[in-house]
Amino acid sequence: MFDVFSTKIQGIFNKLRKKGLLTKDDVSATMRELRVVLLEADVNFKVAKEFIGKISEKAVGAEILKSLDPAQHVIKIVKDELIEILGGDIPQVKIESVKSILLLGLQGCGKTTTTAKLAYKMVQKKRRPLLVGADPYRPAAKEQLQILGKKINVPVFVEGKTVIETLEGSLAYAKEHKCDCIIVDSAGRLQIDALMMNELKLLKQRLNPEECLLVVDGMTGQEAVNIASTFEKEIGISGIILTKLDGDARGGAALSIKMVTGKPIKFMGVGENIEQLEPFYPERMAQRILGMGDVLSLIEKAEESVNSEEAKSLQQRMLSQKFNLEDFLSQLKQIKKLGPLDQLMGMVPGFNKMSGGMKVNEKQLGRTEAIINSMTRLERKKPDILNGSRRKRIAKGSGTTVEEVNQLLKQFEQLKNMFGSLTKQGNKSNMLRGMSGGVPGFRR
Ligand SMILES: Nc1nc2c(ncn2[C@@H]2O[C@H](COP(=O)(O)OP(=O)(O)OP(=O)(O)O)[C@@H](O)[C@H]2O)c(=O)[nH]1
Ligand SMILES: [Mg+2]
Repeated sequence: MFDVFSTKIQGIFNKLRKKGLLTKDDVSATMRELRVVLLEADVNFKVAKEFIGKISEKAVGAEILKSLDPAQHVIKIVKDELIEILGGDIPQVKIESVKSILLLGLQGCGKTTTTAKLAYKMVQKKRRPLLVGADPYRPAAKEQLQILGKKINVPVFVEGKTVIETLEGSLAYAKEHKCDCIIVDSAGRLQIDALMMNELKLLKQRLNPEECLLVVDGMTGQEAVNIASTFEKEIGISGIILTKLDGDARGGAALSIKMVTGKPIKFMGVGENIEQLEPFYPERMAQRILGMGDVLSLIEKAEESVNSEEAKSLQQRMLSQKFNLEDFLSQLKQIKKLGPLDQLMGMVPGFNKMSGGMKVNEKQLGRTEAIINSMTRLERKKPDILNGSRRKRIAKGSGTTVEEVNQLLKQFEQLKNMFGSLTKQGNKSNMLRGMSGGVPGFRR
């Protein structure tokens, strides 16, 4: 996410760190570089100007330049200001208790997908949402919502000739079927027009939603910001959902939208799949951008995706010296469930592409899996029996080489030893630490 921007900003800081003491000129040069990076990321120029202005003012303070580690101070100032422009401390959408949500936005921005993603989050919290398709124009729109609803086992209401008819019907349906939240997906238009705005105003008036969320396509940069300004002015929104941030969105929209529209980003879409919607936390995002990681989101993701019973028993096996290649395979599968590796690695502190970091190798993870899959059950349980001819057979079966098989076995042995020493120290290992440390795809 925002890879180019993030890499460049980290590059500037790395240069700064190497300097030791800083002069006023050093700080000005850094500010100039920062400004260019912001503009290249398509940040609104007024926002960029204000951002640089505030940082410069704070960074040239005498006590900072004379401090022991001035670079660290400057980075801290940038981080704080970054948090501020990303929205500061914003109230999150209360997935546990919100009763009504209306989603708005232009055509193709991701409304319908996001409607289902929100419902999925609620289902995970044991709630009973109702999806409402307030799009009487496009027949395929209803069907799309119905398919998504079926996938997550959530009822969908699409009847009615006008949006108000649909809304009235859905309110009655929700009451009758004891649904505890209504999520309304509205029709998209190619561009903002009076008809659309009027219809949305009516919908909003009738529903009086707790959250009126505007969905905007993060790939469109400043255009997203303009759209958000118009919707805020015409209809009034409670927040923004920025989608498609998994693509090559440069970051400009995320970094300007709050300052320009006054409305915070509440969620971000990071993929087409149902679970790829993350709450937006300005502080965590600033940390990710600056390569400081986002451990909290990573842990939340792990808790959501990994079956906790399974995780517990795996952890026990790890610490009990019974850990075998079969367990290793299920560990790999759990990691894959968390999502694409490069998205995950951005959340790991200290992992940044500039410093070379660890090479995330999704392909290698797949090869590791193939190797273990080519073993018999007995071999997985007792890797000691893997002699030369067995290793050759496994390499052939998995389309890899004997060296790769050897390497995997060596790494597995190391991992097992690591767990052994953890147990001896009486240190209850943290599941995540164990998981990432021991997987070949995560190695240097
Ligand atoms: N990569 C990626 N694709 C997304 C994301 N959100 C939505 N999409 C894709 O964007 C396309 C349009 O999504 P929809 O949910 O149908 O958009 P919509 O706003 O409901 O469109 P209309 O109803 O026609 O206005 C689909 O192919 C989605 O899979 C996201 O966060 N990342
Ligand atoms: Mg739609």
